Amino acid sequence: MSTPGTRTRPVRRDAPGRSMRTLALSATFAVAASAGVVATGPAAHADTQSVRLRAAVRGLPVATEVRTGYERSKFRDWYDADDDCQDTRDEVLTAEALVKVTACDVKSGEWRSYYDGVTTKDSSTFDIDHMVPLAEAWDSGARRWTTETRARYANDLGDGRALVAVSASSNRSKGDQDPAEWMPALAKCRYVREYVAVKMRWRLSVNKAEKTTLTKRASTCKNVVIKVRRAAVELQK
Ligand SMILES: [Ca+2]
Ligand SMILES: [Ca+2]
Repeated sequence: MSTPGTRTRPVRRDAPGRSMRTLALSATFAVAASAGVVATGPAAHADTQSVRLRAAVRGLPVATEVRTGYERSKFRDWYDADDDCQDTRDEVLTAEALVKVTACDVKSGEWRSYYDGVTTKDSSTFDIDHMVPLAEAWDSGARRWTTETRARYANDLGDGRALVAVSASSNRSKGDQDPAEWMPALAKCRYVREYVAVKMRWRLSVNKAEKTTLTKRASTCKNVVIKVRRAAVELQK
């Protein structure tokens, strides 16, 4: 269940343990690689998918995007879903800190912004970025969601890729742009993988330019297996 506020966030993809897991997965499912789509084991959730990057990009539905009706207030601000005193921002700062942090309101610690390599000990210089920006999500499907689904999307702690602590300057340069319009200075392949994973998780579409850019980029990146657990999405009646 994709309960927002789950404190045990998935291991970050740049953590050493993660690359080993990814390698193991790649080997296990190498036979299925030609099809791109990788079968999930019997213990896997029906809503969990493992797909190689290029197949994942091919699978993203293309649709015209519609900004009409978008307002930031259509998505809820940070809240404390599990009532442990940390709101979503503080949860992400805690999960991504390079040193142990314990405060309710996380002010100091140590973080590295993977978009640009900037590091800080002062959390006020970092933003929590929605991997797929709220306006972009609206355009590509979230406009049809219930208010409750949009609140969960904006506070998604169920997948460590959905929210990322990055330098405020990189977050502001990104704004609400998609990968056809903006790419980070560093770690472009990681960015593409995580962006695609979040679009899949929330069943969001892409526009044509976005599909073209993602396809080109993915062709230059390792064709790794992306594992995604789909979020529950409820549409407005
Ligand atoms: Ca909390
Ligand atoms: Ca787009």
